[in-house]
Amino acid sequence: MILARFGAQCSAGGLDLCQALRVDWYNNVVDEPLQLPTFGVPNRLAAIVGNTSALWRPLLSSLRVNPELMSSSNPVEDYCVELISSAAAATGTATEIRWAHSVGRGMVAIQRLAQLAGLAFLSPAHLSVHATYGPWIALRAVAVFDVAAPNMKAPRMVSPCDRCDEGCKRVFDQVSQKQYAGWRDWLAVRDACPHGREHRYCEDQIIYHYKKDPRTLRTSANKDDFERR
Ligand code: B12
Repeated sequence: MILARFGAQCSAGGLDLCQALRVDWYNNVVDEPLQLPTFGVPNRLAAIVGNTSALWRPLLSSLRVNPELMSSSNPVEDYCVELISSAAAATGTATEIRWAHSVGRGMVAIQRLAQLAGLAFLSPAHLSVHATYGPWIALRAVAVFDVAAPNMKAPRMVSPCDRCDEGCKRVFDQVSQKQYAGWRDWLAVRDACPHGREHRYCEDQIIYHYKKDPRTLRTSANKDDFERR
């Protein structure tokens, strides 16, 4: 019930991936600094939240009506924080959230967590690959709820990479060794994965996510507005 409501609210804002897990599945395999809070009880219920290309339109709509968000130095992160925090608050349950964008204290190994939850498999190119969307997903946060996880079985993910010979690892290694790897190099790593190609982000979404230039976002929001009229 908690997760259905939480997931639906996140999804309405474009964060359309939400997968339940038990906190101890993750805490048992990572070192202490990366561990999640437990409210003093190891088997708390948690949910990992992410998105596919579905984030783009709701994000642009929100940017158009919210000048503060538009002028933020990290609009996507701010948007996710606002949406996930209010979805968590609406559950009426005490919640602790760890953000994928945090580095240092409070950091979470979100790709490993995604695999343990059964959401996406960690590929040899260090990208999380979803069964339907391939690597065209982002991982945003994990919310820990102060309730006992129901009787859940840890999923065993089948690797989509085992019988794949498309060479993402080769591309990844080449790019990693370059002295000056540019965003198109990193994009080539993602494009090397054959899974979910039909769910590739649109050009504007790709350009923003790889270049992180707020001007791209402004142009996209205005263009999108124009196209809708
Ligand atoms: C720091 C970071 C980076 C660093 C990596 C440095 C490093 N040596 O780890 C840099 C800046 C290079 C980077 C690049 C990119 N990143 Co990054 N990154 C992160 C971040 C914030 C933390 C990673 C980390 O240190 N985890 C903690 C350690 C303890 O976890 P770990 O399981 O032990 O280690 C993992 C990573 O360290 C990574 N890794 C290890 N060594 C290397 C070396 C390189 C060169 C890269 C790229 C990754 C990498 O793989 C490990 C798992 O296999 C995560 C979010 C998160 N919280 O995890 C996003 C994240 C992993 N990145 C992401 C993305 C999209 C990218 C880029 C495509 C970004 C871009 N737009 O250019 C590129 C290219 C990635 C690729 N594989 O092609 C996404 C992945 C989504 C997906 N579908 O898998 C994440 C999950 C963020 C998100 N919001 O979704 N990233």
